[in-house]
Amino acid sequence: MNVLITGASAGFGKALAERLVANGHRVIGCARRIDKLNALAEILGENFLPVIMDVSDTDSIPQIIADLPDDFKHIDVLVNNAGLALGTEPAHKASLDDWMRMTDTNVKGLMSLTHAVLPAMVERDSGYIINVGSIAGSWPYFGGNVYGATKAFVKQFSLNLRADLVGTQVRVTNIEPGVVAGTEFSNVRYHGDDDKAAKVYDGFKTMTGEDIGDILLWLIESPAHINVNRLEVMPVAQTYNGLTVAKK
Ligand code: NDP
Ligand code: 8X3
Repeated sequence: MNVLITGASAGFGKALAERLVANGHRVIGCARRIDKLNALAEILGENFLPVIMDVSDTDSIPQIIADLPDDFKHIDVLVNNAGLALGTEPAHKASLDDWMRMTDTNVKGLMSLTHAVLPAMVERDSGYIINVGSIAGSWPYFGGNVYGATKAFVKQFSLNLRADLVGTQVRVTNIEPGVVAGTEFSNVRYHGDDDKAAKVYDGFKTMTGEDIGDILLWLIESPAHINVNRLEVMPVAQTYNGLTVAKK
């Protein structure tokens, strides 16, 4: 299969690219840091095509897709994985710039890729869109404000896509992971403060990017007549937030 992954330079996207190529699939690996993608291509070989892409530059997306080389033009699976959280401040202290960047990437970027790739899937009556949501799209938590809201969009957009695709063989899944360590997610969220980022994972066993790579691979290789609508997954150490009460 040909699989286009946004955010293939690190974390889940990189872990998935490694697994897909090992299993004989071809990967179009997209991200902004072309040096990271090129380094991965050195290891993975000709079945990994590095493509520079900023998903938040939405006007650029259709041309990038149109310019893919012939061997990679036919996209069987789109994994909308590129995304980020910025900040953990409560809404009244948060940066508006951070809010806009999360929305541009997690929402507008994901919409633009989907819009560019979906018509050909419907035309062929075959294809699969996997959106990387988050538990933050369902469970509110302190400081989750716009990040959680973008992932709630991703969840509902995924469900609505599948509703529109009734009668076609095109599949859609929203995967909703909880805490995953070992990716760049928290370093980005804390604006490069690695000590703060590392503390998030102190004292419990988290999931890893490799765990999520394994789950994504399983979804992609699952039988074509099965549609996993939503897949929420947490480390055993994590569970739902209790409702907060502010005592005097
Ligand atoms: P990482 O920060 O390790 O990886 C994020 C990837 O997205 C990188 O490859 C980065 O590449 C890419 N990216 C970010 N912004 C853009 C952009 N504007 N255009 C193109 N690519 C971009 O994070 P994770 O692997 O942990 O997270 C991947 C996804 O999973 C995200 O959507 C995140 O919200 C979600 N998630 C993460 C969880 C976690 O705990 N880690 C849990 C639940 C969901 P580059 O910088 O080179 O562009
Ligand atoms: C990332 C998981 O719990 O930090 O989406 O929101 S969490």
